[in-house]
Amino acid sequence: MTTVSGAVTAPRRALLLRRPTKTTGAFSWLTTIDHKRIGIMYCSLSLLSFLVGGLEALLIRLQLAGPNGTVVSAAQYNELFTMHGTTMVFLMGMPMAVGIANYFVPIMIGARDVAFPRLNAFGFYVVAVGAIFLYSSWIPGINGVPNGGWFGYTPLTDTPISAGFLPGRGPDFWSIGLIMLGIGSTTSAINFIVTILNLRAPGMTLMRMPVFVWMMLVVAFLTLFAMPIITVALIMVFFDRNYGTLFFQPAAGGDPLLYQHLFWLFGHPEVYILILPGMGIVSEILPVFSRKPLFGYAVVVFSGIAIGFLGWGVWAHHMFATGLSPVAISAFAVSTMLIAVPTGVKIFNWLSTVWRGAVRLTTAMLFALGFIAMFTIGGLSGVLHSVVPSDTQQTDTYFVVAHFHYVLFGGLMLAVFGGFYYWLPKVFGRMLDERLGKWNFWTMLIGFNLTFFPMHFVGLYGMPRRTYRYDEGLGWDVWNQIETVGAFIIGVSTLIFLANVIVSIKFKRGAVAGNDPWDGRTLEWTTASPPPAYNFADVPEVEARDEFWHHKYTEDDEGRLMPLPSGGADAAPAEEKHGHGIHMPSPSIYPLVMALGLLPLGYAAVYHSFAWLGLGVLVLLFGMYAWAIEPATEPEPETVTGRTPEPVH
Ligand code: HEM
Ligand SMILES: [Cu+2]
Repeated sequence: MTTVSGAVTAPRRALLLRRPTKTTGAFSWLTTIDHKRIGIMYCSLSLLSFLVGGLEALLIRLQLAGPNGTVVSAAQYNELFTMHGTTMVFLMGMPMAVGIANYFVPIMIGARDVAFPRLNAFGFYVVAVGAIFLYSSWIPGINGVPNGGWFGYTPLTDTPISAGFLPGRGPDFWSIGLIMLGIGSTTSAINFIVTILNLRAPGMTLMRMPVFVWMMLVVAFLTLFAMPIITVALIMVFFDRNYGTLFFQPAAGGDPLLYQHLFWLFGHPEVYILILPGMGIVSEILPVFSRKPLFGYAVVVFSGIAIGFLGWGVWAHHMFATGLSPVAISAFAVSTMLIAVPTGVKIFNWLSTVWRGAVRLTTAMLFALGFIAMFTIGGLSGVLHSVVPSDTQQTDTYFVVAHFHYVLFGGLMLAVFGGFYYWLPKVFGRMLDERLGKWNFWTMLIGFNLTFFPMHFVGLYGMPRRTYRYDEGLGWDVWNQIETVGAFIIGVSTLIFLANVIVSIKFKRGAVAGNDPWDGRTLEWTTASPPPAYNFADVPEVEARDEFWHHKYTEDDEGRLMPLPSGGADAAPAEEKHGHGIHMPSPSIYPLVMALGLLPLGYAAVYHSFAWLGLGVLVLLFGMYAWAIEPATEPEPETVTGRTPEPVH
């Protein structure tokens, strides 16, 4: 498309069709299409969401600290747990995995960027816009904070506002907001799939890919197939509420259970979308800090794929109490028990990796080990749910709340913190402080267990979830008190983490990381910290799994590790060269512009407003059109006079 003539005529192009060239400064963050910076923005948004969702959780815990709590009203409580769950799943969990993967997947497969860099930026901004849209419902006067729970069951949510069971526009903001977020995650999923399948460095066969990359590939497929299902369900809810379509209204022959089927057909794969990245992260950390290859690499990969497939066949275990037929229920009970097998296999693989390894108990390693322990507890209580009679007792009690926090907090969050301690030195070039890190880990682990373990007990004693107050003397008081104390310890632990990041990275107190601070195994440790924009001066040629490790070590006759004389990160050439002649795609403002168009469209849907609609369509079409016709790259000054710029994408 862009050829020599494009380069020559460049100076005369209209301003709007010139691609920005600056890659530093505040404005450059809005136009960047560098997968690493987009990854940083995703993770920052997710961390912010974790803080906001965490504050909501603390309010919930304050309200429930003792019987007859008066901190918030019943209506506010509904908003708090709905927004907490929605935030943690859609604004924290998914973007966090996408962010870490955005940064590291291309580097780990030896690529210079993702396949569609502008689409990548678009995906991020859609998620950011979706977050702004959802949280704008809290602006006074809008009266639209989502309040129907994170799975928004009908007919609670789809009854029209005039006759509605729920006050306000909560379900409208919720359904439109989630549709937006779905657009964002679908684009990133497509990007990951194409990138992983097409942009691997020479020699990086599928079975040489790091497990984290594998897990993100599975997650991308799950996302691609799961998001359309919930999008359909959300559109039906929105139409029921606003245009009288009656899909889920029982009085008119609609079927509220159909909504549950649709939601959980999305919702269970979603659980794996949240947890597989965590499994991938610890599969990177454990071998490095055990100085052993991952035990049973192929088995870990295939069990991840198996989980991806089986995850589609278990959704009705969320609906055991709805009166499905015994045959249906038995089938889903069996499939749910079955999915525990590949999960258990993974746990044994991780343990065998650590077994007899030269273990270094760094903070990253502690978090990874914490992940195994806590995730196992969550997995076990999950298997209890697969037993129908016991699930019938446990459903909608705090036992379930305990279970999914062990999986999501104990699983995903602990892995993410481990991932931060492991990878932030690569991202920012500074080590995090290990002493603060240990405080971070132990307070997190203790606070987490104080908060969530007693929920098993109060759940079995009958405390329902989503209850804003409870009477004295039911045997729940002490446990609830402990849970609230635990929640605040988690809060303190999070502050320790933030302090660590600020002191070590922002104030540069952390030791300089160098290319390879952990004696790593995978390609990201061969390049500079932080990596140059083009990741590798020379695209690596891959000859083995754990490629970098094999450059550094070999085995002697008795199978002992032997360092190779010329190995090591310092021998890596990456940062010595200056990357002349490597053309990265130029920045672009239009992904942001296009995403911004979705914001007015959201309000147009909620308020049935043609003014908002016109504005949204205008911005969206303008962004789309300019995106389509702007040149593939802005020629750099030197290339205008001399060489032809290569179109990179
Ligand atoms: C920061 C520490 C956290 C605390 C103290 C906490 C506390 C709670 C509590 C007490 C509830 C139950 C509210 C109720 O049923 O009335 C809840 C619900 C929930 N939490 Fe958390 N949570 C935390 C972190 C997380 C994380 C990290 C995730 C996911 C990644 C998460 C996902 C959810 C979901 C999906 C719900 C269900 C909301 C609903 O019922 O609609 N939470 N949380
Ligand atoms: Cu499930």
